[in-house]
Formats: sequence, C-alpha cells, structure tokens
Amino acid sequence: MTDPRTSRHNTAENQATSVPSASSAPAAPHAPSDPAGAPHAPAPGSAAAGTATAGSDPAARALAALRTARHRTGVLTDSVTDDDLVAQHSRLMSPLVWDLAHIGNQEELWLVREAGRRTGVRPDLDHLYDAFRHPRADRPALPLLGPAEARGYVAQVRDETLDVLSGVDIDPDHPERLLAGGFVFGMLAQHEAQHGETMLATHQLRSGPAVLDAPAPPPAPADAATLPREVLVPGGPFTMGTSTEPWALDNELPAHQVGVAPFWLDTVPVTNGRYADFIAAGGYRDPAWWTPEGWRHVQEAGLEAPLFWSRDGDRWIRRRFGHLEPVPADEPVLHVCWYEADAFARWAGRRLPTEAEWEKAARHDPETGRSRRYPWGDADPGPQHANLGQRHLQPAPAGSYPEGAAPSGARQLVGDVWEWTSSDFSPYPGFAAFPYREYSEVFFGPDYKVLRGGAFGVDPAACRGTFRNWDYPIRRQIFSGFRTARDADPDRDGTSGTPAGGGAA
Ligand code: AVJ
Ligand code: FE
Repeated sequence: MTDPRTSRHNTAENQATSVPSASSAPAAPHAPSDPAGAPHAPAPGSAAAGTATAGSDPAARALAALRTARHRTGVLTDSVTDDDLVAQHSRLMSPLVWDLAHIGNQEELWLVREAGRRTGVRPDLDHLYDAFRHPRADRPALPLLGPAEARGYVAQVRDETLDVLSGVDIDPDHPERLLAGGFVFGMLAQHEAQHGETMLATHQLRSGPAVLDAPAPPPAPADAATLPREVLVPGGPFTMGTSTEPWALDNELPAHQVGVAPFWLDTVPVTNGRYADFIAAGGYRDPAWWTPEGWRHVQEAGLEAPLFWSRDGDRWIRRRFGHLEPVPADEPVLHVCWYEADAFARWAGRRLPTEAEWEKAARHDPETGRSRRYPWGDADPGPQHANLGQRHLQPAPAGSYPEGAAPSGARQLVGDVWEWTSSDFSPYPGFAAFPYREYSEVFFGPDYKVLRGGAFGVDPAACRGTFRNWDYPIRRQIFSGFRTARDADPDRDGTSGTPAGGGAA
C-alpha cells in the first residue's frame, strides 16, 4: 500500500477554505472554483469568498459529515432484524453486518491509526474487512463480528475518531496531506456514505416487506412538460477535475484542461416512459442496437427490461424497497446496465456522452470560463438543488429541480440517478494514488465504465461536479440511469442554435 504520508502533489491551489458539507451542516460558504484561464481567487466580499460561519470550519464540517453518514448507517442497519443483518441477500452484495464493521475498520485504519497515530481498537480485524482479500460472495462464511459486536466496534472507533478530531490541527495548509483541510475525516465520511449507498442497494435486493420509508419527491414543476428535449453545450476547452476541492478523492485530481467539441445533451435523464418505448419497439431483440459484448450479455443473462421491472398485463410494475407499484413514466429510468444504456442511445439515433462532455455540461460556466463545483454554482447541495441523501427513496420526476440546472439548462445532472458515460475509468494526467492504490488505481482500465452525478442514495458529501464513480458494464443493482447526446453540427448549430425536435424527453 502507498505510504499515506507521501507528499502532496498539489500546489497552492490546494489552499481552499471550505469543503462540501453533509446535508445536516449549516448553509455553507463557497470554495473557489477551478480556474479555466480565469483568476480563481474569489473577490473579497463576493459570494464566493466565504464567510466565517461554522460551515467554513473544517472541524465542524467534518463532524457534521461523519454524523450524517453514521445516522444513515444506523437507519440502514437498525431497520432489519439481526438475522437479516447477517444474511446474504444477494451474491452481489455483502451481508449488511460486513459493511457495518468494514466502515469501522476503514475508519480505524486511516483515521485513528494512520492519521491519528494511535494503536487503534481491533487491528486484528483488518484481514476480515479487507475488501480485496474476500470477494463479496465469500463474506458470509467468514468469522465476522456479530450484530452487537459490530455495533459496539464502530461506536468505539468513532469515540477514538472524535478524540483525534478534537486534538489535531486540520488547517488547510497542514503539511500532512491526510490532515490538511480535514481530508481524512472527509474521506472516511465519504467512505461511510458510499457504503450507505451500497447498503441501500442491498435493501433494494432484499425480499420481503418494506422496512425503509421516505416521502415521495415533489411532483415535477409546471415547466417540465415544455422543456427543450436537448441543450447545446458549446465547444472549446474547459477545466476538468479539481486541485482545490479539499475532500476530493485521488481520481478527481488534478485540474486539467480538456477540449470538447460542441454537442447536444438531453435536458433531463432518459425516463421510464421513453425506455418502455425502446422495449416495446423490440429493442432487446434486435442486435443492431447492441455492441457485440452487450448482445452476448443480453442473451446470456436473459435481459428484457430494467432490473426489478415485471409485466402486469399491459403495464410495467416495479419492486422498490419492498413495494410493488406501477412504473412511473415520467421518472428517470433506474437499474439499467451500461449495455442497456448504450443500446437505448443507439436505438434513439444518439450516443452516451463521454465523461468529459458530462463534466463540461455539469460544471462549465460559459460566462466566466470557470468550472463550478456543481451545476448550479459553488454552493453546497441543498434540497432545492438536487435529490440526494436518501431524503427520498426514488428519483424525482424528469424536469425537477429548476434551481439545480446547469448554465446550459440541463437539469438533474447531480442527484436522482447515476448517469452512465461512454468512457472507461482512466486516470487524469498527473494522477497519483492517495492515500491508497486500492481506492482508484487498481480499477483503472477498460473493464470499468464511469458513472457521474450521484443518485438519490448518495450523501451530498460524497457527490460533486468532479466526483467519479465506476462499475462493470453489466452492473444494474446500483442506482444507475443515463442521458444521451449527439454531436453538434458546427454549420447548423453554431454555439447557440435551436434544438431539433420538441417536447421534454
Ligand atoms: C466508488 C462506489 C466504486 O463501492 O467499490 C467503498 C467505493 N471504495 N469502499 C465501491 C468504495 C471502497 C467504490 N465505488
Ligand atoms: Fe469500503
């Protein structure tokens, strides 16, 4: 494993003063955006300059993010019986009790032992909760901590964590990269939040009556029905990735310029209704729409519709966290694999966006030339911007969250569903693994496709314009959807053309 105390590879750009907050944190000030040929230091007194509220204090934000993540862990693990906690609900997933103790083990490994330089709570458990030592399917057979032991263990580790936090300097310019800006606290809060999403996927795979509950998202705003089908993203270079976001993970670094040709992007994610059209048109039976590997997979796996869909007479129904319900036509499609997203796009005469296109659509502000932290600007996500944090247990209708729109007019780029891109998971130029190779580096290459934007199950602390997720192209138990794109015609479209075709997607 990489020595976590290796030097920082960044420059003064790293001296950002605030970090993304958890949903429970106070309204937060803004971190400087990444430069794109424009000065990136916020003007004094401007909205981006930040204010000295609790939200800008790295320790307060670390605490809030850790608490929010632990609250979700509690909901997801206390809502089932102990038998359910140790059971394996799918060979694709760990028993929930493994995720629980793994959360504690990573926290003691990186935060308490490595950054806090303490002996830790149960170093003897490292091997049991090392994801690389035991594939998910094998985990139920391990001599794991039982439910009560696992709960006690994570609580003990958390006590140590809070003790470390209260005694350590986490200034943004701290010489130790793990501590600077509270990175290691943010990293562990994000790790727990990521497992919160993984555990949510386990809940979705689990059979039996519903145990989780959340209010439905609000109905779509009035203008959702009249949105243009697609938006034009102008060509030219933009800043991809980040060198300023204090809690960005290694694969998001460093900021670099990328040229993107002008393209059209769906205003909203592809909906269940549109996806059902693809099914009804025989999309799963025509090899013309599929790559050779995709077609082989459709045949072998017998795919006919998104995961959790079934036929009820002439309509589609779905199982969602223990509830059987009609598939809502206006919601972004969920639980499709990359092969399905890619085939739909081809059938629609379009294609998936590249990862760079997605990020340009989500972050580039044509007026300033800067890349924003989020589609709506630099402010941390609020409930008006995006469907995140398991506030709702389903995507919001297509066209929701006008306040979360990107400069191009595209909506729901962040939140609701992870969006498959056409790109393989690759390092950015200048990538350096930190603090360990097994977070990103060992996954780089053609086996994994990148997903962007985050879903309703993701905590705001583990989601931003630069955040990169990845998975195998066959995976669909994750909260995955997509939107489609097409090249712009430089003669016809210029940089401010009118979309072809009308009506919302
Ligand atoms: C970024 C979601 C692909 O779950 O494999 C959790 C996150 N890494 N523990 C995963 C992660 C280590 C990772 N993904
Ligand atoms: Fe993990």
